[in-house]
Amino acid sequence: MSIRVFSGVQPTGNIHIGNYLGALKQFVDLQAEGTSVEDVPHRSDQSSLNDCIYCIVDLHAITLPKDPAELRDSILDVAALYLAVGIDPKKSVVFVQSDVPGHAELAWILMCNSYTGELSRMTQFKDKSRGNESAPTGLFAYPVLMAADILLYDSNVVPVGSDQKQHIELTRDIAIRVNNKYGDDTFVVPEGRFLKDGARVMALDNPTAKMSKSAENPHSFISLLDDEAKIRKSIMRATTDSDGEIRFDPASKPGVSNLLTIYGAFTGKPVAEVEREWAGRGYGDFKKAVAEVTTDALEPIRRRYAEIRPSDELRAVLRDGAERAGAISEKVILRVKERFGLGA
Ligand code: AQP
Repeated sequence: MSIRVFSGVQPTGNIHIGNYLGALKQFVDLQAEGTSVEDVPHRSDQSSLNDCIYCIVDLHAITLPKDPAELRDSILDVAALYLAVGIDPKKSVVFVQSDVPGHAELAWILMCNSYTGELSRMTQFKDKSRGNESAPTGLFAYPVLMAADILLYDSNVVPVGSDQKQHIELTRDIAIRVNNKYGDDTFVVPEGRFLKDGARVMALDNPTAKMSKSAENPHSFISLLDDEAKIRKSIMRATTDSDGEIRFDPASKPGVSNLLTIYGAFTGKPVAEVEREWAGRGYGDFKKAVAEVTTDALEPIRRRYAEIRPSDELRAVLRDGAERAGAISEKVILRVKERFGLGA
C-alpha cells in the first residue's frame, strides 16, 4: 500500500523561492519516490510509490478580501507553476480546492470539534489580525479548514514549510480528539514533513522575518518567475552584516545564514559544505554565486511556465484532478457522516 501525500499552496501573489524550497520542491521529490515507512511511524506496511494529491487552496485565499478576476488568474498561475516545477498530473492529482465540496463540508464538522482557545493561540492568526479590533471569522478558522483539507484524503504525510508546524500539530490534535470520540479509524493521523535546509527561507530585506508573498518591497522575495536581472538585483541588495565572515549562524548572522540556506538548497549541498566552500571569501562574490545558482534553477521553470500557462490542457488537468480528488474525498465524507450520525 502506498503512502498518501497531501499539500497545497494559496493562489495569492507571487509564488516565491520560500514556497518552492519549503514546499513545492518536496512535492516533486515525493512524487518520484516511495516514502520509507520509518518516516511515517504509524504505518507498518511496505510502501511503494507515493500517492500524491496537490491542491490549490483558493478557499484559504478568501480569508482576506480578493479581487475575483485576480483570484481566478492566480489559481491558473499556481496550477501552471505546479506543472512547471515538475508535478506530473499523470502521477499526482492536481486540483482546485473549491472544486471539491468535501473541504468546506468537513471543515464545518471539524469546527464543531475544535475550540476557540486553541485557535487563538495560532501565531499566523495573531500575525495577520494584529492591530485590528475584529478579524474575519474565516481568518480565525483557517487552520480548521487546513485540517479538513488534510484529513479529507486520509493523508499520511504533509510536506510544508516549517511555518506550518503549528497548524499540522492542530490537525493531529483534532484528528486524535475525533478518533477518541467516534472510533480510532475515523481519521488517519498525519505527519508533517519539513526539510532540514530550505524549510524556512527568510525575507532578503529583513532576514529575521520569513520570506512572504505579501511583502511590499519587491526585493524582499524572489518570485519563481523573476528574470535574471531582478534575481541579481534582489540578492545583491540582500541585508547582511558588517563582519564580513561567511558563516551559518541564524541568531547573529541571519542575512548571511539565509543566503547560505538558499545556495545550499539550490545546489543540493548541505549548508556545512557550502560554509566550508566559501570560508574566507567576500560577501560580494558569494552573493553573485547565490544569484547564479538561483537563476540557473529558475530559468527552466520560467520557460516551462510560459508554455503551460496559455495552454487549454491546464484546465483539463484541473477538471480531471477535481474528479479524482472528489472520488477519494466522498468516501471519507461518507465515513465521517456515518460516524457522527449525520444525514438520512
Ligand atoms: N519563507 C518560507 N520558507 C519556506 N517555506 C515557506 N512557505 C511559505 N513561506 C515560506 C511554505 O509554502 C507553502 C505554501 O504557502 P501558502 O501559500 O499556503 O501560504 P503562506 O505560508 O501564507 O505563504 P506566504 O508567502 O507567507 O504568503 P502570505 O504573505 O500571504 O502570508 C507552505 O507549505 C508554507 O509552509
